[in-house]
Amino acid sequence: MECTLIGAPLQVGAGHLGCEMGPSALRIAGLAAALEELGHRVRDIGNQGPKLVSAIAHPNTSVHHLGETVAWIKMLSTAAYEHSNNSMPIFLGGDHTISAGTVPGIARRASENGRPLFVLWLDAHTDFHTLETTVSGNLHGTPVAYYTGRRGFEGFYPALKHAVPPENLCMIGIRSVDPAERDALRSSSITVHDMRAIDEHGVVSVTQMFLERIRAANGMLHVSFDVDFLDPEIAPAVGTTVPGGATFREAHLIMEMLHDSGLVTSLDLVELNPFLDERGKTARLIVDLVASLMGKRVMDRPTRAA
Ligand code: NNH
Ligand code: MN
Ligand code: MN
Repeated sequence: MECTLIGAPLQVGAGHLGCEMGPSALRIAGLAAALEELGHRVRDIGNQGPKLVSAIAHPNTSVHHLGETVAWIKMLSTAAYEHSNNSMPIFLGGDHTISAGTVPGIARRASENGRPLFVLWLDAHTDFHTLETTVSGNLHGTPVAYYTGRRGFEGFYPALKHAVPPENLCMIGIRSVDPAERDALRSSSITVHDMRAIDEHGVVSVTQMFLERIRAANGMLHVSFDVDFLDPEIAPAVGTTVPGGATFREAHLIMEMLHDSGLVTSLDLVELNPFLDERGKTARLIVDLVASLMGKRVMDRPTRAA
């Protein structure tokens, strides 16, 4: 497969600085070489960024860096659209705000291909705030609300031409939800598997259920991987650690199942903050997980019927 690496060093959407170094850490940890070793062709187009940024104020005064965010998501949605034609774009964040650009760009590509877009959101958080409900004002807590077309972004963000229908969204790993997000999720058709669901049913059944739906609909699948999906013991390099996250094997198993499905067409790697890492261990783990997603396996397995 042809993979395009797109550096998106946006950091002001998170509460801590440092995600700006995320793309560098992923490169240094050997992302391109790991993909090439699996037989993929890799094109790294380097770090991207908007040229023009103008300040924008919002009535919710906790919201910060809105102008910068709007400029980034415009740039990234164009990049996502352009690089999803005959290649699999891999976005190297950067904080999770980048998904407010990458997902709409991929959604435009999917609609051009006449296929529905599905999103797998691997995260401790639901990122379902609007500009009106966010308390922290950190915009990495808002991308899902935006790209599913919730109200509360009008006049600030670019109007969405291709929103992702909430029923096409599946979240796994959730264990920190703010009250306003919880209220909004109650009346939404997003599938949310919190950590209790993983404890009770395991990652195989929840992942398989979603993959079956995508296969039946001939959909495209965008995977958005927030580092805080993982347990902080194995992945300390993130500003918003929440205890009780996915284990090493749970995460690899999801990646292996995603690979076997053949459905993944684009990927975000977000919230890696190398300033908080321990000798590169988180960056290396993320590269290893991407390798599993892209076909690395210990042993050959009998091919299962589709
Ligand atoms: N819900 C919180 C907020 O909006 C935390 C969001 N932080 C994340 N999301 N890391 O993935 O501020
Ligand atoms: Mn997130
Ligand atoms: Mn998170």
